[in-house]
Amino acid sequence: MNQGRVKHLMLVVNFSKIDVAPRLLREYARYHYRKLQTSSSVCKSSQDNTKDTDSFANGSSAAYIEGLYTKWSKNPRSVDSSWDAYFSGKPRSISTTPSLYKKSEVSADSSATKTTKDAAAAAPPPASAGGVAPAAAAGAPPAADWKYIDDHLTVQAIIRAYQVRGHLAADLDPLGIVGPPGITSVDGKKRNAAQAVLRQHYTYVFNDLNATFKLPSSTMIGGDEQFLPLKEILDRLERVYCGHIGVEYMQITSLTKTNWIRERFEKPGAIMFNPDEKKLILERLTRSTGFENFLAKKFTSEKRFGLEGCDIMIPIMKEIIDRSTKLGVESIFIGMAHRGRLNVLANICRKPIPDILSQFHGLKATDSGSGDVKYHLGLFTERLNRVTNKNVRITVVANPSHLEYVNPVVLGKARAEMYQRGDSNGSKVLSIIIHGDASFCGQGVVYESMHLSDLPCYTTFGTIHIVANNQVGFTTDPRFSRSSRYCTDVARVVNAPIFHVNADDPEACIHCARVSTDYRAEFHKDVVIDIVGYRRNGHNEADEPMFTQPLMYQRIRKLQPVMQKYAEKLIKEGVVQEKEYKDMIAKYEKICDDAFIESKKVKTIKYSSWIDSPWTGFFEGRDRLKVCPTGVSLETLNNIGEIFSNPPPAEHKFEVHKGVLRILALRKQMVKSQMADWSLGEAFAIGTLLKDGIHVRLSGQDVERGTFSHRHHVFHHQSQDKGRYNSIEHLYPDQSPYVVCNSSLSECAIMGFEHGYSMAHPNTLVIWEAQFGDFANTAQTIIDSFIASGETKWVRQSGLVLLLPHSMEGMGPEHSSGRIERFLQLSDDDPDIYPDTCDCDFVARQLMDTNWIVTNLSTPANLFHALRRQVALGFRKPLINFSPKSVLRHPLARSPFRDFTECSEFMRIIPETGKAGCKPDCVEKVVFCSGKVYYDLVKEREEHEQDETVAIIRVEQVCPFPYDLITKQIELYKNAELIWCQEEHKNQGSWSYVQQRFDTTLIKMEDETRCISYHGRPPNSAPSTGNKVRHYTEYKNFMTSIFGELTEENKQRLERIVKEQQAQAKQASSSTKAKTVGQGEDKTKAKSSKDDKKDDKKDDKKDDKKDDKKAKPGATTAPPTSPPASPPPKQDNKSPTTSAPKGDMNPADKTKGKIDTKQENSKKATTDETNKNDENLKKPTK
Ligand SMILES: Cc1ncc(C[n+]2csc(CCOP(=O)(O)OP(=O)(O)O)c2C)c(N)n1
Repeated sequence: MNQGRVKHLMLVVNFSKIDVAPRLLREYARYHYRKLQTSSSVCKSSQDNTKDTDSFANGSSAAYIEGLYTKWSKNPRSVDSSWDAYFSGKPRSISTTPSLYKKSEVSADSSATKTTKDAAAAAPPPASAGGVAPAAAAGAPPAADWKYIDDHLTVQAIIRAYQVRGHLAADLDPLGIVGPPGITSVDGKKRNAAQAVLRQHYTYVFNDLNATFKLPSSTMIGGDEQFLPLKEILDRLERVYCGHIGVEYMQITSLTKTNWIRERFEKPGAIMFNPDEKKLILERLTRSTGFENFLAKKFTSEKRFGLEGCDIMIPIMKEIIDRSTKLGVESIFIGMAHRGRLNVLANICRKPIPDILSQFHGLKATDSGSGDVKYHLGLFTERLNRVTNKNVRITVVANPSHLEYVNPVVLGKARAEMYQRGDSNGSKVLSIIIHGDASFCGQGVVYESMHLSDLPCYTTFGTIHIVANNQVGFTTDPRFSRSSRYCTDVARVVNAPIFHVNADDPEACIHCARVSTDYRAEFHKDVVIDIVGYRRNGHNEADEPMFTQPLMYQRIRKLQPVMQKYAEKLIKEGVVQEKEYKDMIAKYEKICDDAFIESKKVKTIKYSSWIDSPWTGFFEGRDRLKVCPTGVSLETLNNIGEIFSNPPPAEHKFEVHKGVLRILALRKQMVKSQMADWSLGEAFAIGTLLKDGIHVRLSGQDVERGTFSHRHHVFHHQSQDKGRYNSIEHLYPDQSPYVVCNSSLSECAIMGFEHGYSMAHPNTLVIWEAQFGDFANTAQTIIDSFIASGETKWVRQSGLVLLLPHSMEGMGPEHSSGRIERFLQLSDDDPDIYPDTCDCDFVARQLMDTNWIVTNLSTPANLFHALRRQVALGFRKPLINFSPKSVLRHPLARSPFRDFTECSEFMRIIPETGKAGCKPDCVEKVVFCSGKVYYDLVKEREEHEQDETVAIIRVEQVCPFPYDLITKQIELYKNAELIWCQEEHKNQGSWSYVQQRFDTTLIKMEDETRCISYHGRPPNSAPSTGNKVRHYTEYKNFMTSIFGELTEENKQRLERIVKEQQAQAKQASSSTKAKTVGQGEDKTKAKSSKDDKKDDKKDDKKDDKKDDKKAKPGATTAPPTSPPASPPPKQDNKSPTTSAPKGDMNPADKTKGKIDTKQENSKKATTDETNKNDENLKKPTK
């Protein structure tokens, strides 16, 4: 017995303190307890006072054990026999009962046999629950059998421990800083798996390693062999799990997948490379390292974010691409940050090196845009893969500084490409995302994006994630940048296998690349390769890493590049000759040198040569300023309206919710009366685009039904699980596919995804809808870095539509504002320049020249035209529309079918069409506004009886500012005071944006006597109050600032109207009850049970109550005298937003008796919309 053994024991015992008590210790404790009980008298009488009777199991400290050992070495009997057994080196564990074990081949020597025998003699009897030896128990098998079973189970547990936790002891760090401790076993062999891996079985490992065991079916380490000595089992497990690859896969719940992975790692000979393959790896490493060396030599002071230390990433990516192409992949989308990006462009995409180098020369760009730094630029390339002789398209998606935010964009692009190629399982399109270790675990968007991996409408059928893990994030060590053990732990949530691999073992790395590619192809699921390397230089090449990582960099300085190490290995193996290797290096150096000379000849650069989404054929021969008409035929509208308002055809036997049937019946009624509400207007836009061959995708939280229960694009079978029906998918036999999909509860990843989707193909309309506009700010990076500036930085267009529900309805700070001001502030039109409005293409040019379009629409027809215009334009531009909430059901917010037909178009402003518009000279105040507040203004004006003196003009397209039309309006109302009214706070909404532009307009008009004044809520840091009283007071204040206080006559008149309305509402409610509402409902009713009838009654009661409420002042929908959407104090007036989730409660439509009046009003409101040419703006229709 030696000191080493004591140390070993100390380890065991200490370990027992920090982990669950090792089973062995428990066994010993029981054994001694029993011994003491059964022979207490003997013990007591023979007990030597000097004998330390503390048993093996009770030892608790290193000092104590050392003391015991000293005692024992003087007199072995002075300690408990268990300690004696231990210190004398008698193994206590696995017995080798000949009949039960295959004869140990390696334990032939006599000492080993003796040891085994001694061990068998010394070993305490196995534990049993009752403290009685199993052999003694009635009917139980003999103790030896129990031991046999126990030992086999232990070996199984050891195998499983390696499979589950072997990666914890893998040798992953090329720097050797974070490495397995390496424990020397009793056979003198160093093994990595220690307590962390083996836990309670750790002690067994160091005893008899020669016993042979039958391998369980849960491992493939045996290959064709069923029995192996424990020593061999351990060696094989060590090689597989604790070598240069840490296989983390046991979190996967599917047995098929875990078995598949086992086969690829455990099977003897699983990792094999022939000489040609090895040579190819070296060649690729030569390029990877050579490229960085070349840049370092030529551009010493330039930032390039080199890959040195993770050089193997290039051969890994090459392997993935080769192998995927062989498996049928035709198009690959890559997302990555700065690290090694130039290398990827040069060596993966084969972007001509002179083009890359010219980015270092500081050249002028000949095209418009502001460009980006060289390590953010995107790229598209189509080239022949030399290994597979197949064409492959590679896209490296342009990337902002914001790490990881490109991930969802890549996924969206890949998904869109799958749609275009009809690839239903990802066999033709592959997404690869490269991460940094610090950002992979630090950025929330990674988690959000990972969660898309298995969602039916978002999956790309497996992404291959590669982590360029250089074990440092800028200057921060992992222990300060993450709480998880690995930077990849986020991938565990989606059950992805994670292969950690030492970057300095090229063959291990390439093996992981192969397995990952095959895994993704086989299972269509995400997979992660964590390349554990280092960073040879600072964060960028000018940074001094020794400031913060001195010890790490002392090691790095001594480390040979992997290329050199691998070359030496291959030279030793005789795979390459030294000269061959030197030639490889020289050849690539020459390529780079020639490219450098070539790059010097380049005098200008073009941003457009770095585009990652070339829409081949879209722009060629196209007049970009020509806008196709957006109106459609009445016949089309009727067809879409008819289908959209019908339940699924009878043959589907689809049971629709009766509330939905009621909504359908009301839709039908609208179609009959040739009037469209918001939902129908939107459906017209989507349906007509589908008819025109445009693929439409609408995505966001709960969009299928619509947050406010107005949309109902997807019906759910009421008695069949997962039975769904979407009538918009069935409008025309040859229509394009329509995808409407509820998303995960993420804004950032989903918006990024949809942005990516929108860029893939110009003939697609992609719409993302926020639950409430306010929530879009969790996607601010996507908005700022991609949507607002993507075209300017990367010449990359997108026609993405964001629908941001917005309006101040007393719903509190976070359910009110979509933050119009932020979008307007990011708009890049110059507020001080009055554009050339005489240009005949002014409208289209203005749209083309701005970075996005911001609208706050007030009619369904305008929504229809705005959506269709997205595709009718000769270019693509993001559209940010602030959508209504209560106005979704506002009776005035309806458009007649003629506003959708051929002679209609998008209206940038909607001029006054009432009395004030007829006598512009008599108008005292002209109120410009946008969005929902228009309806409040109309109501207030009516209540104040100022219809002739106040004109209200809706600015539907806020950005780009409709200078031409605004100028005409100002001219028209030449005597009027100019007012901007908004319901948002002064520091929010459109005010800051429009004020400057109104001023510019007035300067241009040389009208020094007039200026625009603000009427709205005062400034506030919060978007809205949460207090209804304050909300209404604010509302009243700004309305009063425009219209003044109500006069006595006004008040009396209003009281009369309210009474009339209440009577009308009651009448309407009772007539609603009496009527049946549509064909579908009739059928359902025929079948309905008594319960249904009861439900109906309940609903009707609710409806009655609602109608009553609506009739009170403050209800939102009663036209035209209905009080504001903003409820007055003390009235518990549910806005449509709160009542919305009850899909069968459409407040606007419940007041059936009023429909005609509403239509009249609406007709009136829209009559002049069709006569909206410039002439008419001068002379309003009478
Ligand atoms: C969202 C975001 N936060 C901060 C930064 C600043 N930054 C640039 S690189 C970097 C370190 C990233 O570390 P890692 O992900 O490990 O990649 P590495 O640079 O080491 O390759 C940081 C913090 C950034 N670009 N993006």
